Amino acid sequence: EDGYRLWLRYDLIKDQAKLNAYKKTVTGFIIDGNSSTLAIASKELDNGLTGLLGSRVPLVKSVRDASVIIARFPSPLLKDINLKTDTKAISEEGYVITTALLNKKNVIVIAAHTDVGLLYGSFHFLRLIQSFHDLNNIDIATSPKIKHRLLNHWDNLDRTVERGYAGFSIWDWHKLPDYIDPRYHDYARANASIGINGTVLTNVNANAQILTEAYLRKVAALADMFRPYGIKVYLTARFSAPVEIGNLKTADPLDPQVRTWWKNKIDEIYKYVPDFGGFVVKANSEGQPGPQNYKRNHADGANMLAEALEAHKGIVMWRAFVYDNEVPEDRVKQAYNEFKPLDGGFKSNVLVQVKNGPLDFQPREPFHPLFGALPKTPIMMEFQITQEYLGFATHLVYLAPLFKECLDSDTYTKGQGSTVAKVIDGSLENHSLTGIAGVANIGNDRNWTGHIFGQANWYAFGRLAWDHNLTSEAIADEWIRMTLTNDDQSVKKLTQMMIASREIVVQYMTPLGLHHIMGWSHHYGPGPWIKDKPRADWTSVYYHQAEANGIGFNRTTTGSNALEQYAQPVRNRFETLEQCPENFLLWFHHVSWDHKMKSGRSLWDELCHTYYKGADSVKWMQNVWETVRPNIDEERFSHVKTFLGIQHKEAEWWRNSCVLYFQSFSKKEIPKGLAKPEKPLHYYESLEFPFAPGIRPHW
Ligand code: BDP
Repeated sequence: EDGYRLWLRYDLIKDQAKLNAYKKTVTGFIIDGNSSTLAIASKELDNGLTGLLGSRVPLVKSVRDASVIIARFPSPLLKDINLKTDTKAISEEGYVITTALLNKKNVIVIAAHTDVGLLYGSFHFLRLIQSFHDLNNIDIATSPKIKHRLLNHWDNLDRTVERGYAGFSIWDWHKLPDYIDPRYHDYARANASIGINGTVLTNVNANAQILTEAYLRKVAALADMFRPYGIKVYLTARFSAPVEIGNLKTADPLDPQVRTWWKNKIDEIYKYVPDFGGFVVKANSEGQPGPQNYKRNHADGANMLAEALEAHKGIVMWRAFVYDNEVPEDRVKQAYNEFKPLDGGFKSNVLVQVKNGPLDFQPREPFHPLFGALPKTPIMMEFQITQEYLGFATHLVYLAPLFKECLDSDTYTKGQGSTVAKVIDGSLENHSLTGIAGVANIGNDRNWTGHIFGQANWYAFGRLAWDHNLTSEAIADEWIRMTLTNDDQSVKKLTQMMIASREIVVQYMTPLGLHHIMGWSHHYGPGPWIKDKPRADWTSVYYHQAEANGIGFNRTTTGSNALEQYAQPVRNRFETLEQCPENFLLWFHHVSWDHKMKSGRSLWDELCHTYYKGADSVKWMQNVWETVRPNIDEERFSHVKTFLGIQHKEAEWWRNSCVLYFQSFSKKEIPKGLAKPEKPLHYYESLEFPFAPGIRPHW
């Protein structure tokens, strides 16, 4: 029980009544057709059903012997079945799972237009049993709301993983292409089970070597292996590759030689990987090369690549995470300022990939003002699944509520109801090219994600990428039942704990709209005192602006006016101190320490209370975990218990550091009833972490 099996465990159902009921309903399955994808579905059903039901559920040859029929429309196997669903409403990757009558016999039908649709349907069918659904009256018809549902691996070719906390990269470049690690299959199974259909193999801080022949052969081996699972392979393109590996003098996107180089390179990639998905590009950001080095803009750069990819149906995902030294303005404004004027200037196979918030994956950020601001450009979402700013892999933080908070935000760019989700799924502006990416938290640790509960974030990302209307609770419920326990009481308690965990981390790290106050370079632990670095916007003092009178970043008209980038009435709501939600207060306002909060407390008192509440709530999480002990295996129980212990220690560390540091400005007492930190501020300031993963020369 080391967590390797993720949510695809298929252990024998312990509830005897449920087991008997399933055994009666599921006696044999038939699959119409023959393909490597269907072979995977068949194997999964065989293993899964046999494991869950404790006796072999055979793959049968005749429909008469089958209780589960898996077939593409309009298969002859389906001809005597009156399907309730309009098959036209089901997209290429969608599927139907329904009960039906065949020759007066009850059967379950899994039907789709494609083999991949059938594979997705098969995983969903297994999930129904894993999570104890009643199979008697199922009528599911589902299609993904977003077309490109991708993991972004920030994996380097030397197998280190940027901001990766679960070991090294799972891509073993040295042994590829000849050795296909069985783990790749399990990775693909897990992704297919939640509908993820693409993987970007390499870090956004790209290495041009990946585009050389030797590496392309390795990429091709992975692509061949992933193809039957419905997963396409993508790479990151280093903008200066024509200079670095092509011997050109320039990478100017308007230079004919550069354009020819990329065209030839892309044609070559397609020789190795005929269904190559395309490129993610980080350009002119944090020192990465880009079109601006040649006085060109993002559209010039993206379109050059898009033109060469177009012939092969490839796409460009051009990142909007840009900021640089030359721009003295509030960093959160730069992406909007650079991209807004380019709307309408991108080729039709370009998506602009935007992080959920305008700064950088903080525990809480308002939604990025670019959502809804580029009506003519497909905008894709970038979430961070790896917990760079949320406690690395040792903190239990369930991210679905964070993802949902952003997706459900109303941008008002086309009036009320213009949610971020509608921007992303294309429905707001009628875009058919749509996408969502999650920066993966996967490494070669046995349990994949470092923390068992990190698996829930991979899972939740995939489920929401498929259907952003799912609730965080429903996804947690599924994941707990499949991964940990089907005991109803335990499921309820763990769901509550998971849902609360995101707010808890905000409380003990960055309450009331604080942001970017973490440790320098590695981003481990608190560092509100960070100052005097090569760039002001790599420091903490730049963001919290604490001083004798108050704290917070003024982004209203009297400050950086970043708020002007939001549509009304969003802008007004944030702009007016009375209306601004308190969880964004210090993001948008510089506020006096005595400012009266809704609770009646002063800002200072509220800040302290929130930090203490956050740290205390981790104790509550520890208690919840103890109560489910009888229903969890010993190995995973103690893994999570140990990590919760670390989380508690670190939550107190965050609390103590921040409260003491901010106190040095407010000069106010820690409110009565809250125990004073044991150690003085300079102790926390002096801590060093040479062992922290992800140390970088800067930022
Ligand atoms: C920041 C990370 C940095 C990434 C960057 C990005 O600290 O390592 O390269 O995001 O998204 O949050 O490009």
